[in-house]
Amino acid sequence: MLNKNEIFHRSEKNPILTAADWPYSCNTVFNPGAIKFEDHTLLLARVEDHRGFSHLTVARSRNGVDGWEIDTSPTLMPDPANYPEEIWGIEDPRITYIEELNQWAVAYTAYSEGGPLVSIATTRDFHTFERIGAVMPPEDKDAALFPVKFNGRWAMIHRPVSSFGGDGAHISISFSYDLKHWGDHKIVIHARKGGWWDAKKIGISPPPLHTPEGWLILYHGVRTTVAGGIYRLGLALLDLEDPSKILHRSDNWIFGPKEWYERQGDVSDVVFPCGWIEENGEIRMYYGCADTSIALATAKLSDILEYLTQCPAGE
Ligand code: BMA
Repeated sequence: MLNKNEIFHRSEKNPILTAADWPYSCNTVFNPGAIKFEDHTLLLARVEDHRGFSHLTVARSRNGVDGWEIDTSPTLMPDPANYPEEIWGIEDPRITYIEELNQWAVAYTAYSEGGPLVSIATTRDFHTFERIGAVMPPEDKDAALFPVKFNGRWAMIHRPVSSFGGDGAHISISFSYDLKHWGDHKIVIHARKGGWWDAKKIGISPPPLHTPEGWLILYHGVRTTVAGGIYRLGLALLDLEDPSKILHRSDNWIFGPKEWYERQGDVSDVVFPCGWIEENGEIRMYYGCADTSIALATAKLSDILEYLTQCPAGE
């Protein structure tokens, strides 16, 4: 059995993008969505300005490691005049290609006066975006769409914070006919309790990935310590036909803050992926580091699945 610490390997070029690389002044760049788009790796990065508000900006590279071409001004700005829930910014985009609509759907966090909530926008070209708008009330974040319908309905993973489900903030699934109105909410992966690395608060990281064994889920868990939270990553597998059913879940975290750029920054000890790309059996995970920069780690899909399918059935 593979050692969990050998699954993901960090790029030697890390951090691959920082505020110093940006064509305009900003505080930090982190938590990017990541896709393959027109022969390029496209990152939709969260960029925090010097007010503390975030917007989203595209960076493109041929090899996904360096040579980034970054939009010279923000690609998607908050629009509080028309969407008041975006008053304090838009954050943490997760991008899913919806083949049936021939569009990309971006699920992101809108930072409203009532707290963070889930919004969705669609695009074909990553220049112009059409907002579906707010789809979940606060507090709710860490949302990502599945690329296909289940029994005629779209499905979305998200993470509400409420008394729904008792103590803790758990990963939930909801369903919709039109991407705007969502229902049939159900908890899929529970935050654990007590001393676990993923106790109390968990959330999906990149969008679910279709594999022969099931929908692959990479999720973050937060361990609260006297020095603050530690954000680490674990794995789960959901049933291909019924994604509200969990098949396996790793007990151990498989990736956590270790290098200096993950340990030090505006929010220390955070690794936070919002996108991954699978190509020829290799996974490239793009992640925010300490809410300050962007890094890359790679893994073999077969290694992930070999490890995960030997993990216990989860809940
Ligand atoms: C989470 C999200 C992420 C952030 C992380 C650590 O709740 O807001 O955007 O990277 O906290 O600050």
